[in-house]
Amino acid sequence: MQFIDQVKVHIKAGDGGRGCVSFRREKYVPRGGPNGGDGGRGGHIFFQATGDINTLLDIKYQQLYRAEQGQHGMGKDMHGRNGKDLIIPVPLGTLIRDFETNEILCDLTEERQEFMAARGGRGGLGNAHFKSATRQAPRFAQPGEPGDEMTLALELKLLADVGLIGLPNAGKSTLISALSSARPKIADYPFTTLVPNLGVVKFAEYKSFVIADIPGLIEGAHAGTGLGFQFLRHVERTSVLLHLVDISEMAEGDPVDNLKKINKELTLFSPDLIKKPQAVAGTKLDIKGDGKRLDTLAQYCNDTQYDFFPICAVTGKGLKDLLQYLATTVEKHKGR
Ligand SMILES: Nc1nc2c(ncn2[C@@H]2O[C@H](COP(=O)(O)OP(=O)(O)OP(=O)(O)O)[C@@H](O)[C@H]2O)c(=O)[nH]1
Ligand SMILES: [Mg+2]
Repeated sequence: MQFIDQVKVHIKAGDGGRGCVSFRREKYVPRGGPNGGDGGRGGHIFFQATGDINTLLDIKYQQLYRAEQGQHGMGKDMHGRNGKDLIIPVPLGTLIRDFETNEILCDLTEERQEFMAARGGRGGLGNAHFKSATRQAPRFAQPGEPGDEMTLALELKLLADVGLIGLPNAGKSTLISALSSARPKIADYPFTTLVPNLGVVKFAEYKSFVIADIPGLIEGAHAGTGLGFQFLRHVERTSVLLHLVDISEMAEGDPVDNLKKINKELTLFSPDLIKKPQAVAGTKLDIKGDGKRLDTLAQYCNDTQYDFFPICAVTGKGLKDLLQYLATTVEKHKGR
């Protein structure tokens, strides 16, 4: 399925129905008074968060949403029916902004959380309301008020606790497959992963937590190189970043340089992101060769006080300690 995480949408709530001008007309009742009913209210437009969908794709295909109009008032004091409200389902983690001002209007993070984005117009009053001692036959009624209309920008930021970052081919997708039931594509070429994946990890006495696997980053990502860092917004809400560095004999470049390069890109993307707790995992331990790359990285992490985990996602080596660390860090962060 296509993954869409940014869309523009135009919404128009229903207009209110017109009030009615009408007079009582019955046999033997000369000059019956006004009896025009009120118009109904126009339908509102709501956005509602649901875990059932995970992309904004549907909205991309329907960029205009309208709610129903209120029915016009009728004679014999009959009120027009209200327009039906329109509820637009969006994935959890959808941020709604005003397209013009960019102001954040709402952040839908909880299941079934709703946001009324456009209010339906009030129905007009019928002429029955305007009768007074001096005006016994009002020949006018109110028009309905127009419903709100606006353009919004919707942005999806996945709600994950742990974000996996690293160069392409570092083993991010392999790790998420080993820890959760997510099954992203894995292959020995860079940029196998083109869209973010989420995996739910269940761990011992802790509650489950969610890991996000995002496409690989490379030097110059901030300037759009590779896939750029369009996907980094999906790790903006995580509690901890796990930085994967390939320490196998097949890996290219110095492991410490590789680590620093990505962290530089993170700083350029957002100073907040780099302030998050970050741990480093040296991956592909099973093919570490003479182990020099592993030692260099371990030494650097020790000097700079990064928590360091040598792992092999294929054999499962080191995963227990890593999980323990991730679970406790996530828990600690959530408690704050
Ligand atoms: N021997 C060995 N190979 C591994 C290990 N982890 C990953 N690999 C291999 O490394 C290659 C890249 O792994 P992926 O998990 O696709 O890497 P990625 O970081 O998701 O890559 P992109 O999606 O391209 O950014 C694949 O051929 C994997 O089979 C490991 O622990 N041991
Ligand atoms: Mg991948």
